[in-house]
Amino acid sequence: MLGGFLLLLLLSPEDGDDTFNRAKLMNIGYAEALKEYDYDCFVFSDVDIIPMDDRNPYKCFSQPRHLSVSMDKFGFKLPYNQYFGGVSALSKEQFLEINGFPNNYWGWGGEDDDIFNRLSSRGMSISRPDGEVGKCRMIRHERDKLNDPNPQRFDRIQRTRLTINTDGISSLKYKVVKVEKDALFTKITVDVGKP
Ligand code: NGS
Repeated sequence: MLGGFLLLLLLSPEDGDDTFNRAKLMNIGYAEALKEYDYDCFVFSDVDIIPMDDRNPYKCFSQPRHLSVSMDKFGFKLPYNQYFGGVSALSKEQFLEINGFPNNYWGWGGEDDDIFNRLSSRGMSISRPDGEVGKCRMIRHERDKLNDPNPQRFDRIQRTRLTINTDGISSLKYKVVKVEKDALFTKITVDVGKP
């Protein structure tokens, strides 16, 4: 985006002993970043994903961008056409058009599918690099604790069109626990609340 400022948000599981909420963490990253500067492009990346090809630009496009299109763990291909997990880039305008991301997907799964539904229900399409340029690796790790599969996820992704206007950046609530400023990054620890 010409003349714009881009922010890379790296998401990692919370400290503490409550259930993980990936999409809410992304909303919080967006909100916290805007307290620092009026960014107009946001790249949301799981902390364990490393791009393998430097021709895969971490920037915003005229349509929402999915960057992690060929991951090693899926044999370097998309697991399914609507897959929008891993790393994505949205302009501020695109993000606001879908009222941000859902806040109520607690535990593993479905929140990325909800985001895909949000984008398509607002008439947007997904922009992607080709499978060669979009290669990336996931750092091997054990399954995060307190991130069990969310049994409600299948119901929730059927209802995106009913929840998009009321659940999102417009209804986001959280507490900042700690802000640590490093020369190259800022680490923000937050309390996402409970299901
Ligand atoms: C789908 C999940 C997505 C998830 C994707 C890949 O089934 O949230 O698998 O998962 N959707 C639902 O459960 C509804 S992965 O192989 O990376 O663990 O991103």
